Amino acid sequence: MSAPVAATREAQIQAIQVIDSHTAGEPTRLVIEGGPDLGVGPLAQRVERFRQHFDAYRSAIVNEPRGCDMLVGALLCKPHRPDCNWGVIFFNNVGYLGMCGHGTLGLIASLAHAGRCAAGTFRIDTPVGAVNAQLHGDGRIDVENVTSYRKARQIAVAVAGVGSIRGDVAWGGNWFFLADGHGLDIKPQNLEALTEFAWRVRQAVNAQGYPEVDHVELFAPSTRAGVHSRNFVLCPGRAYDRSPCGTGTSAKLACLAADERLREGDPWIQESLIGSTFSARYRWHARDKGEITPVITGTAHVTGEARLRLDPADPYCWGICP
Ligand code: PYC
Repeated sequence: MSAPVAATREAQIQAIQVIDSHTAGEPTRLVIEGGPDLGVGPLAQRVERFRQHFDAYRSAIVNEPRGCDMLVGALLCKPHRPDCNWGVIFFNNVGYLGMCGHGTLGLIASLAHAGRCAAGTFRIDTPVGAVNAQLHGDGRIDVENVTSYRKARQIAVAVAGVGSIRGDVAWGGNWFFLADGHGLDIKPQNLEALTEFAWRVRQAVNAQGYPEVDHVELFAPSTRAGVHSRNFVLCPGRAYDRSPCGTGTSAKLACLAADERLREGDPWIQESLIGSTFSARYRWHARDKGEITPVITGTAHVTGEARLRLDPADPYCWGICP
């Protein structure tokens, strides 16, 4: 009797094949097989289908007990745009991302690891536009991100229990509030205070007419020679980015370009809270509109390959939701 029961149960278990990597300390879990079938439409439509009909898969893949708060998932898809090699939809512990810079570096490193690409140039379809990537022979990866721009300059935000803080609202593939006059030390020992502060800032920015902002980026000068800035980036699900954040650095470049503080082509080295760095530069896309094309350069490292088991008999099969 027990063999057929076991066989029936085994047949109900779904398997999802993933490759895990980290980019400057920030993890990415690439789903290469077994993810939800989202059809063949534009990626912006497919992410909506994911959100509405398959959100449990998002949670199962990145939330505990299989994942953790800072893990970003990446569903590998067929592209919709005919000039793209792959499509990708990024997601996290609470929802979906437009683009993800560190995740795109992780995607390319993972595909190279799996033998699906070698050094060369690629184009990737995302819900917010196509991005280009170049894998160099030494493992460095350039990501030419979506067009980035500043929406609002130095708005004053009244933050509960803190007072007024000024910052910019900018797009770099996700929406950011970027501030430097915050008075906090950007160092790992200050993580709790940074998290609480940035969370309150986000709520205040959302309440003050910018509901789209879901990432907060705080800056301070770096203490390292040759590094232009250090940041703390709070992601939508209250985890902080261990990397300097590719889309956040793109938004930062858009602000620097608009303020004429960084010239086209000049390097900008952005450091994260944990001390990892991205090198970034930009070229103008439409100077009269303040639109830039950012390029983020970094490396990513594969940390594991796994076959996730989704067993409906497991009470936490679909993740522990925050
Ligand atoms: O690198 O763009 C990024 C990113 C967004 C959220 C976490 N990392």
